[in-house]
Amino acid sequence: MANLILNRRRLLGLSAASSASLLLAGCNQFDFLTDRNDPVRNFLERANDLTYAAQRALVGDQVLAREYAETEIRQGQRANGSTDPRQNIAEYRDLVSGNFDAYRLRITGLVETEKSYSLTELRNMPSRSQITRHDCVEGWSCIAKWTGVPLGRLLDEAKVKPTAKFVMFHCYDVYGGGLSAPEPYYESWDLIDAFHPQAIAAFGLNGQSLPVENGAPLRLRNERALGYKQPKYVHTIEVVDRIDGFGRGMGGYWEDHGYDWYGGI
Ligand SMILES: Nc1nc2c(c(=O)[nH]1)N[C@H]1C(S)=C(S)[C@@H](COP(=O)(O)O)O[C@H]1N2
Ligand SMILES: [Mo]
Repeated sequence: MANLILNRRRLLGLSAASSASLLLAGCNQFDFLTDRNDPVRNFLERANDLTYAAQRALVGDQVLAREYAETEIRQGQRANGSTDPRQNIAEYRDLVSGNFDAYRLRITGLVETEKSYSLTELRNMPSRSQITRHDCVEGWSCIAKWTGVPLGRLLDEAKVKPTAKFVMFHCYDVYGGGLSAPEPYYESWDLIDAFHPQAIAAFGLNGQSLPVENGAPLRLRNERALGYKQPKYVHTIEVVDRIDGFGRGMGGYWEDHGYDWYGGI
């Protein structure tokens, strides 16, 4: 099971093929595809949900992403997306010039006790290091060593309420501005991914403090998901029961712009 590598495209292909043959077996005409309310059409439109359910069923909750050896780190972590929020976010600029002394990671929302941690407090908690491969949808990968506090531990300290289903990450950086309203980068995971053993709030990269270009002072790692599911510059982790009340409602900045929410590798 640990060696199971799921190829997403293949999985989707298989499920599309099997639903197609099911339909052929049952009906001779395809009129139902033009009917908005037809359950089969709704099913076909829900490829995201299908991927999510199938991956959850096949991969299991706690299967680890592959970890690599130090010798497999061949280059620094490439910087992508926002790489310097100092340029347009005054609050972030001040944090960097104050060496992140004023930084606090807040845990809010559906928790018994809201929490706030300084970087020093986070660094003094039990941490985990993992050498993993980051895959960006744009088609590049980097192997890097990430160090941070298990997210599950932070959530346990705050005590997640029974109605909680997701964690929402809020970041300092924004996209747009100019003519359109600025859209803050945000991202969300379900609680299964949040409590996964490799889910960490990372403050270290390749043995150094996380640099600004890779999300200083803190970014999240979800090693079973694509690059855009790894939010940088995180200031708040909000525990929620639904994700459609944020941004444009799809669960993350890139999801709002067309990417799949689950984003599994
Ligand atoms: N806050 C924030 N997080 C982000 C992004 C971003 O632009 N802003 N880009 C995402 C994308 S698409 C990728 S591939 C990775 C890039 O992380 P890196 O700069 O450490 O390589 O961060 C992700 N998280
Ligand atoms: Mo990416």
